[in-house]
Amino acid sequence: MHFFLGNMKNIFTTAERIDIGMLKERMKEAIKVAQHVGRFIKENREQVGEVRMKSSNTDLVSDMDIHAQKHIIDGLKNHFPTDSFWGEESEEALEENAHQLWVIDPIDGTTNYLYHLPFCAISIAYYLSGSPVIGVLHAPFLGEDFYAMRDGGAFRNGKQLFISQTHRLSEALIGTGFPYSLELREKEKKRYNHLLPACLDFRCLGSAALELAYLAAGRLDAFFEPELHFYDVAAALVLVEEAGGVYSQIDGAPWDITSNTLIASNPVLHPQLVNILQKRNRKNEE
Ligand code: 2AM
Ligand code: CA
Repeated sequence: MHFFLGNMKNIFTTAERIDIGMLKERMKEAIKVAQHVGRFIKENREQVGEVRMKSSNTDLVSDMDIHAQKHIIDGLKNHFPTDSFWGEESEEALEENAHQLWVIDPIDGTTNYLYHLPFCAISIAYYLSGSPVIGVLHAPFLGEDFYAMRDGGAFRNGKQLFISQTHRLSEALIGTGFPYSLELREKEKKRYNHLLPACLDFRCLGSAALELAYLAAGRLDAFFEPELHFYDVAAALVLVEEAGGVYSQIDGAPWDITSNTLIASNPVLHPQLVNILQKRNRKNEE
């Protein structure tokens, strides 16, 4: 998998006039195609095909991921032929300066899917001039559709979502995930050591996209992960924002398409999380 990062950072700043009608149309089609492909991957879980390792022997991909991605892209291309498309399993480079770009993670939580655990989701994001403006997640084994459009609110199966109002870290249930890289697991373990005694508890559901959707729905109070990519979370971040949440990289710096760490929560918990997760980097701290 390759993606070209070239000028993507620069085009992230543009907030042009948004045509609500064209966004609504795209969100509707994205929900439709996600449900359609969701039914397919649910009904055909016994025929996942070959399972291969990607970046490491803990990072798995199946023929089903590739098949699902093709279905999603073909389905959307039919309706929006002039838009650009990129998926987690794409071999092509991410199109530089694409103005209207779909970003697809065909199965977020592939390991769960292969282990018959229900926490996985089809994730479809739509970027306008480098900024994610539509997020659609379909969780086929949970019967849940999450969707949001910039300035239009976030929803689950028709019901509006709001982020939790938990303001104390000691009362916060925090979703997280561990790096696939064994070396990085070793390096990052201090972050978990610092945070676990300070919060209510951790939940590690195996799909960053779904955990962020749960955050938007108030089912978790915060989320952080030290190693993930924009395509894992792009769609879900629209949900988080529209539900009243904020997000950044682990060190508090603004998140963008090149980031590979994430903290998300309500605005009161966020600085507390940045502070405690940064302890790992302070001198003389164990
Ligand atoms: P995936 O299922 O598409 O691989 C699990 O920790 C969550 O983080 C999943 O959503 C997983 O997506 C995502 N993730 C992406 N890159 C990762 C990495 N390098 N290490 C661990 N998780 C990663
Ligand atoms: Ca993913």
